[in-house]
Parts: sequence; structure tokens; C-alpha cells
Amino acid sequence: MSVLTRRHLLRRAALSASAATAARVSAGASTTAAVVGSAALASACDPDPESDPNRVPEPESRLGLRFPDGFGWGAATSAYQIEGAAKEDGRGESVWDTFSHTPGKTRGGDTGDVAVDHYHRYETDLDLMRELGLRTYRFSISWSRIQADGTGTPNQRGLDFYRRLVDGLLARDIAPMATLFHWDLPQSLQDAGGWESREVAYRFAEYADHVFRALGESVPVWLTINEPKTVVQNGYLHGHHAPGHRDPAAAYLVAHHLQLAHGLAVSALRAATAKSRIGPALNLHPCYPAVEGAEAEAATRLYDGYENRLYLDSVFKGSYPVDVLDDLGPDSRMVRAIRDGDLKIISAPVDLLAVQYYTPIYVTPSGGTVRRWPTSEATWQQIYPDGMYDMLTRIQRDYGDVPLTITENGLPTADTLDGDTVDDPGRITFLRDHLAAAHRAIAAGVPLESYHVWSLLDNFEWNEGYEQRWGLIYVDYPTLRRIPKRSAHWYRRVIADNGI
Ligand code: IFM
Repeated sequence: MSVLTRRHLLRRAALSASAATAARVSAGASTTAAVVGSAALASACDPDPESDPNRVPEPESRLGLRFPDGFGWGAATSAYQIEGAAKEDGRGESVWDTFSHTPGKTRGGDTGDVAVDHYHRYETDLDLMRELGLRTYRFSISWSRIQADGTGTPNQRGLDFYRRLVDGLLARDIAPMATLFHWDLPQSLQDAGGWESREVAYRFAEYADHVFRALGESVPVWLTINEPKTVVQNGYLHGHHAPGHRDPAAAYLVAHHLQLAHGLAVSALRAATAKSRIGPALNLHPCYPAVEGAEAEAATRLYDGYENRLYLDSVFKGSYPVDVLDDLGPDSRMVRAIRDGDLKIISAPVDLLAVQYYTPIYVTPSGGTVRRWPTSEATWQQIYPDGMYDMLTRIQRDYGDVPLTITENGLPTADTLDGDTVDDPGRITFLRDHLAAAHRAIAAGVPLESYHVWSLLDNFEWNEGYEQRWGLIYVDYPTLRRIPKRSAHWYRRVIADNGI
């Protein structure tokens, strides 16, 4: 493994460190809290702007940009981050239950046991989505609710929950978009080798088949694996995500098996229904040289290979990038694990690509990184909206006219509850500027069909616990009351106007 690769790994480790302390009271959180929900959101859209306490000043909110008719305005969540109900209705343990319950692994010892109790409050959350005017909602399915041990007969009570959720969305005219895997691998499968085991990819395809047969056509868009790169880097290189390994050789083996699982799930959907669409959900980071010169260019190219092309080329070109394979070396566990036919499975045609954009990366000649732009409360995130434009146009340039959806984009802000309001102008500015970049990409011919804010609700931000607030809707953790932030009121206007 090259010096560059090691620098890449070290940088990611450095990014995982952060300073704040946890403040959440999760244990014993009330499940009977009042909700400041629909009514608050609706009244904030009162036609008399002067009477509206959440009124957004015009210069901040209006750029005069209209999106194409029918553009999909959405928001996103994931199962472990919001559901709670960790031991209910036959749900088995996942790697995130194990990890978050291991002392020292999450900020303040926070866990997803209760999270924001979406499992019990989904009707409230659905009503909030309707009041926002969402046209699409992206959520994930917890594998261990469907198969407690990751194999065998599906758990009907788990399927029923997602059936209720999907029906509730459809009843409110919101298109469901479901992710099959957002990092919560059943612990039993981890015990059997986790993603280092090729077998787990085949168990994933079986799980996907159960879900497709239960919900298939009711969900128009399916996403396979959420951010395989994050599992590789955070879960297996740096260990600050479940399962908490620090093993570069294992990490890229895992990358291959996650890609294989993606491809097998695409085939499973095709066998189950011809009506729904499917694609991968990739967090893509545009990489730029930090300085001029051939060395920085070369280092940036390889960095891009690990960040982006490893996942894009395999799906859209049917090959892994040669520079990355060379850098890993022929004796790497990943390279040795690739079997004849695997890339054909992985590159089974998809219907769309889900892009998650958060930050650019600036690469030095020696393969290190530097920061160029202000960061959000998440210190790994530099705020650079043009990076979204660059990534969207680059995808079209390098991979053709694949339909695109942005399935995550957002930032954490230091929100505080003041009475019944939460003022988060930083989120409005961030979303507005990124939407302007998305609009520019559409104008340049990029087939972008929808956009999902990360996240609908404040939630469990993995090893960061509940400290970072990423939601459009504030969650008062002691009571679990929901309070739409000022950005939620702004986003409702954006959706109603179909523009910014
Ligand atoms: O919260 C996560 C999400 O689960 C995956 N993408 C990035 C988000 C913010 O870190």
C-alpha cells in the first residue's frame, strides 16, 4: 500500500475527531410528549407575512430560480438514526446496537435505543412531511427488523411496520424512496464474518428479495447500499463506526463485497418486479489539487479513485479503477477476492444514481489534505456549494445521462429551542446555495430529478450521538417533541414555489 494511501487513511482518522460533548438525555425519554407539528408548520405559512414570526427576509430566500415542473422535493432519514424501538416486534440486534452500547464508542454513550421514537410516532412524522409539502421521502429499512439474525423467514411484524409507513406516505401523496441497507447489519451476520464474508452479500440479496416481494411496487425507487465508502472508511479503516475495525486490508475486501451485494440486489429487484427503479446511494466528494503542479494532480487523481471511482466505475463501467487496484497491489485481499463474473453482477444496469454531497477534498502533492473553506459543526465538512455542481456535471461527463437524485445534502447547526421556535439561518443559506448549484447543473443539462435534505429530523448522528443537529425539524430529546425549524418553514415555501 502506497504512502499516499496511508496519508488518505490518516486524514480520515483525523476528520473523525471532534470537540463537543454530548447533551442528550436519551434513557427514559418520554414517549408521551406533546408535538408542535402540523399546526405550527401550517400557521407559519400564513398568507399574511407580517404576522408570521418565522418570516424569512426576502433577500435570504429568493434567487428567482424555478425548478423543472414535477421536481421531487424531499427529505431523508435512516432507520437506526430515528426509529428507536430497538427491542420491539421481533427486531434483532444490529452492529450499531453492539457498537453504541460499547463504552467509549459514541459521544456521551448515546445509543439508538429510543432515537426519536419514529417507530411509534411515524404518523406524526408523516403529517409533518405532508405539511412541509414533501413530494418524496427517503427512509431505510432495518434488516434486523425483517430478519432478526439476517437469514431465514422474514418477520411479518417488521414488514408490517414498513407497509404502514409506505401506505401512510402514499395516502399523503408522498413518493416513498427506500434504502435497503443504511449500515445496520444484523449482529449475527457480523459474528459470521460481516462484510468480509462473501456469503453476506448473498444473504443481503435474500433479504432484499423478501422486502421486494412484500413492498416492491409500492415503492417506486429503491436504493441498495447507503454510502458503501463510509462502511469501508469509518467502519473498517478508522473504526469510529460499527463494527469498529482498523484494518485496511479488510476494508477494501469489504468494499468489493458491498459492491457485489449491490449488484445482487439489483438482480433481485428485476426478478421481483419490473415497475420499480433501483440504484446505488453514493457519497461522492469532488477532489481538487491543493496546489498547482503535476504531483498534486497525480495525488488528487488517486485520491479521487478511492473516494469516487472505486464505487462509480464498478457500477457504471464494469471495472474497478486500475490506479486503485495497482495501489492496493495484486496480493491485497480485495484483489484476490474478485472472481470472474463479479464485475458483471456489480454493473447490472441501474435506473438511477443517488448522490450524497457534503464536502470537497483538497489534496496535497504528498496525498495529504488541507481545508480551504469554512466548516460546519461537523469539522469534516467544508461548505462549498460549487462542489455539488462539479460533481453532478462530472458524473454526466464521465458516466453518461444516468438519471440523478440527490438523496442527502445538509449540515448540522447549533440549534436552540426558544419557546416554540428554532432559528437556523445557517441551514437556510446552506440549502439555498446548494439548490442554486443544483439548478445550475440542471440548466447545464444534468438529468437531476429530485433533491432530499439530510435530514427530516434531528437524529442519532452515529459516533457523534445526538450532539449534532442535522434536521429541518428540531427534536427536543427529553420530551421527543417535534418543532419545525425556521429552515423547515423556508423549505415549505421553496416546495410550494418550486424554486428559490
Ligand atoms: O447522518 C449521516 C447519514 O447517515 C449518512 N450520510 C451522512 C450523514 C451526515 O453525517
